[in-house]
Amino acid sequence: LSALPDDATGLLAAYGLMPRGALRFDPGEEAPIGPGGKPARAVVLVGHAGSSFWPHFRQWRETRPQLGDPLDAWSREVISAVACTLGAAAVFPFDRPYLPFQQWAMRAEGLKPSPLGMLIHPRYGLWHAWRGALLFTDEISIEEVRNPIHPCDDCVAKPCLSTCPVNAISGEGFAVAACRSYLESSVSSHADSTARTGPDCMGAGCAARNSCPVGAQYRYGAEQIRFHMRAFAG
Ligand code: B12
Ligand code: SF4
Ligand code: SF4
Repeated sequence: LSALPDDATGLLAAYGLMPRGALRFDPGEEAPIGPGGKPARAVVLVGHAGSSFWPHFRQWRETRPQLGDPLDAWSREVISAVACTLGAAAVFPFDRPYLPFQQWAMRAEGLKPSPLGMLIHPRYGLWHAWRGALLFTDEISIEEVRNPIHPCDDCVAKPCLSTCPVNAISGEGFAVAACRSYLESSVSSHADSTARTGPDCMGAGCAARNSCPVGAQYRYGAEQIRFHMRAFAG
């Protein structure tokens, strides 16, 4: 048995990150390449809940030149360092070809999708994401996944389905183009705030996501919300 996940927890906590479940690849399953160039046997997902990583990232960013996506650069730097200490290989959700982070998360933590497309967590709601993952070729200790509550099953009002001003969220996939054009028009009308009708998604975050009552105490801070919305709007 290797040293994980206890060691990983402390190392990641130094950056406001945490292990977000783990899984063993099934025999015959196409596994990504792990340390030493061999197919990985297990993966530990790395992520955050709420704004836990934001102060660490914010401080790091002040000392670095702004090249490319700074959050991706930070994630690569800090998770690669942790991987190196643990003898793991680091992989990232933003690297192509995209690795199936959401499928891994469904297996590792038993999460299910919300009508927004994002996976919802019973405690953190929609306010969590993954910044990377650690691949291992050794045997690691993995806790059995208990079937968590899926909050959307008990949500009668489903406000996330009725708050988007352009109905980009209908429960049948996310209408990216409609959302993006709303965000663009709200940016261009920003100088004249009287011209804007509907929610200020660019400034205050996705109205549909904000309307979800689950994990409201983990909602990102204003600065972090604007950062993610700008990154998404391009
Ligand atoms: C491409 C991509 C997008 C694209 C298209 C999504 C799509 N149609 O597939 C766009 C640009 C639209 C997008 C948008 C957003 N995304 Co995105 N995206 C990805 C990315 C990089 C790759 C998805 C993929 O193709 N995976 C490869 C396949 C093989 O993996 P998979 O697990 O089988 O794929 C699942 C997803 O594709 C999912 N899916 C299908 N349609 C949609 C639509 C949306 C909006 C989402 C979130 C997922 C989703 O269903 C698949 C089966 O489970 C993933 C990271 C990753 N590597 O998975 C993040 C990811 C899915 N995105 C994420 C997020 C947070 C967002 C945004 C909220 C960004 C933001 N502003 O903060 C927005 C949503 C905007 C909004 N209004 O809320 C998170 C989701 C976290 C969660 N709790 O589930 C991920 C996991 C990244 C991360 N770092 O954690 N995204
Ligand atoms: S508002 Fe209700 S249905 Fe929508 S994501 Fe939140 S819990 Fe799920
Ligand atoms: S960001 Fe605004 S326009 Fe886009 S899906 Fe969310 S509520 Fe709709």
